[in-house]
Amino acid sequence: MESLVLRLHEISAVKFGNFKLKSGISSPIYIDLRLVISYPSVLRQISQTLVSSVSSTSFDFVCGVPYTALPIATCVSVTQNIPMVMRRKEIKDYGTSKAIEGDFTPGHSCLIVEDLVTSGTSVLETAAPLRAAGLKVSDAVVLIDREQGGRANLESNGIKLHSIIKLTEMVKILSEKGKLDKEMVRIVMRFLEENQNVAALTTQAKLKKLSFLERAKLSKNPTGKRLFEIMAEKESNLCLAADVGTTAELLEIAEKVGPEICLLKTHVDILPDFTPDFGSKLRTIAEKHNFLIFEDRKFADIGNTVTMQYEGGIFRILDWADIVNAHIISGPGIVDGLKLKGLPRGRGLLLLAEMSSAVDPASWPGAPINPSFIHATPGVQMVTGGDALGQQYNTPYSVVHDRGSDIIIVGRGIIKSGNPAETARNYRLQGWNAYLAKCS
Ligand code: 5BU
Repeated sequence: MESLVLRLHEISAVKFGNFKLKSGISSPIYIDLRLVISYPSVLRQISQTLVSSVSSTSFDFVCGVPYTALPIATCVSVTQNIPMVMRRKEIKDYGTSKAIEGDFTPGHSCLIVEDLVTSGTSVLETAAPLRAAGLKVSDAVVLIDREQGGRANLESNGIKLHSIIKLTEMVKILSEKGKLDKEMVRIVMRFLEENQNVAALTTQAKLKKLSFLERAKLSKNPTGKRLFEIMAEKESNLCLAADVGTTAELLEIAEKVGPEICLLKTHVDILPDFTPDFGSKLRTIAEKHNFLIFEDRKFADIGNTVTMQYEGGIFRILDWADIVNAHIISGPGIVDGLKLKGLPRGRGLLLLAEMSSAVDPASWPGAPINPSFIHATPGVQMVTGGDALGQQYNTPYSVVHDRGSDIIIVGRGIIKSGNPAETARNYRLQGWNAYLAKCS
């Protein structure tokens, strides 16, 4: 370890002085492991050290966090004969549009390789698409731990961090070997102590407090962006689950409740009098009152089948629904299939994390780590409880404020009330106040 630390210092991968970090704060220590690729012996030493720290567990794949850790992961893959997968930072709009490249089978385990962990956010950003693609992620190995909350942050997301060396230990080694004077050691140690956990806290707090308008700016999906803008404009994070008996009733309630909602959710297959002009009639009302349409279709088949179910059949959902949703049980193909048809039309897709009728509170997904993702939650009423068939209800405040959801989806709470427009207004205010409380 000592020899590696000295080599890193020698090649200026660890520098001391006064540096401005990405976060804006000044730091007396700066680490840049990007340049190790120009020193094959250092790269080899790093990959060997990383592997030896996780030798007791076996993994089916390795994946480096882009970009600095990509060559390190490649080195681990080649020397240990472990297949590699790669996460794309930018997803292509053409070709296969995959977030994870490589040949893998869902259900296999994947070790994340990273050069430096501060708050753990970049490891989580790589873990999320790996998990969405069906790979199991339970471990990450990192060369340097800056000890700024990364370990705890990852642990709360089910990832065990194996770090080779802590930054404070590196400073001690360099000081013992006479590479740093006493004053610099004092400054660096004090800086590290004062900044412990700061990064993790600020990242999470910042994400939690971003307004819908700020998130609209971060969103690349046109529907996601539009939805955030509508929410900000109408001061509404309310979605109506319009589960009524006929098309006429649905259009009527959309007209009545339209001013209060950002989103209207349909189950088009429950309408006995559906006609092909349903979509355009609903879209006219949606445009008038400025809300989006979400068909709660819950696709659950292979990619090729869902493309046909989405575009064709009697309902032609792609033509009129801004957003659809899908179960993740069928693996990444379902997202690829829906994206193939939906993305060129700027449509949005929600993935089902769990169902409100089968919720294990301990597994509640919490706020999404990517601020351009939208988290919507059904099973909302003014009072907690349930229905006779297993539905479980939570209040707008607990769903938005306590559990970090963006949108509340309310059905019978509004539809079965004497005055749906007025009740919807109350739900809108409750949902919006909970959002304001969360951001403040
Ligand atoms: P309710 O009347 O507020 O219980 O209606 C809830 C709506 O949300 C209804 O259309 C369900 O099909 C839908 N829903 C749900 O309740 N739970 C879920 O996990 C999902 C959708 Br996904």
